[in-house]
Amino acid sequence: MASRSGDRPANSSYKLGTQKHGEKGGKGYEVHGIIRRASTFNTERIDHLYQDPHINGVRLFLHFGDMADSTNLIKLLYRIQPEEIYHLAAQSHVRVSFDIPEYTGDVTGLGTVRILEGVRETGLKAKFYQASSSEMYGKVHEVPQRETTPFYPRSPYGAAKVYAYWVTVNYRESYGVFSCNGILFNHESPRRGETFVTRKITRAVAHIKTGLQDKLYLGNLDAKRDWGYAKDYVEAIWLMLQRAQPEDYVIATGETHSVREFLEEAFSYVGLDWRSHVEIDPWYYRPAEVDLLVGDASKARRELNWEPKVKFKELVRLMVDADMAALKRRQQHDL
Ligand code: GDR
Repeated sequence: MASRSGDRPANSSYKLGTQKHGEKGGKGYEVHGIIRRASTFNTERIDHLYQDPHINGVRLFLHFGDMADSTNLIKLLYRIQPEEIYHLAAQSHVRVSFDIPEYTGDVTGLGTVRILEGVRETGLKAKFYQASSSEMYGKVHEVPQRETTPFYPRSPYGAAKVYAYWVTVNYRESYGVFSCNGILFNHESPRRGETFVTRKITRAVAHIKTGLQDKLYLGNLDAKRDWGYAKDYVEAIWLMLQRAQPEDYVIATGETHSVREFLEEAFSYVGLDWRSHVEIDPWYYRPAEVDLLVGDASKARRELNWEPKVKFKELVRLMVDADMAALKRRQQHDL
């Protein structure tokens, strides 16, 4: 969750982010995030934003909670009284959702209705954003995919997201909640989790270039994705909640590239040939694959005045640069 301060007195408006790794901020909000309890440290991606809450003027607060725990979610909604809710939390790994389908349905699907019920029960006037996904298009019915393209999910994750999409529409139509879906295509950055393919590749490039690793094991190299820059996409999410009426939007670059093209770009950027380092491990294949995704974001362009700034080549390079720099810092620190 999060709230705005600076231009307004603290506590006068709040924004709730349900994901601890948010890339939001910089707009004067007070942000309240929900964090799952773990016995290991799990805040690395937001450590640069976090400050001791005893310090004056702190604007980021973390609360223990879980998408499977509705009592806790309702309690937090009462306490924080958010004005905007950015619901990004999920079991978000598509391959892993085949291993833990029930848990994925609970957290990724039912998690959304738990928050929406909380909003309804508490009578909050909060605006609600649902992180819908291009994975809902799955075995695509048309190319490119837009807001009106029918869904055909190909994984427990995709199916859970379709459920969450529709309850978000239902609460808007049934109860007048300001709830909207951003149907985001893949969005990447140096903060991307290390098991998603882009970051797995750029991290391996840094390790291979430095001589710390020789092989990289991957699955399907033919899959094509519309990869954008997370920072651009966060702006689109924010714009959706600033509108007078809730609506659903596709957010994408309109370009599609294969995993193989990503490899080519990332390895050649540092003077390496990916063919000498990449091996296929069928474990990474999915029981059903999503072969091709490419989005048509013309509605967002028209109504939100939104345009992606970073395109494929620049995205790959900035991720490789960041992983090279991070590795260098780690090595200097270890010396
Ligand atoms: P995706 O992202 O499933 O599109 O969902 P991911 O990076 O996991 O896979 C993209 C494509 O790469 C292929 N692939 C591999 N993927 C992974 N993770 N690891 C590998 O070793 C590998 N080798 C090949 C995959 O088969 C796939 O085709 C992401 C997630 O962030 C979702 O939560 C989000 O909703 C969508 O993007 C939009």
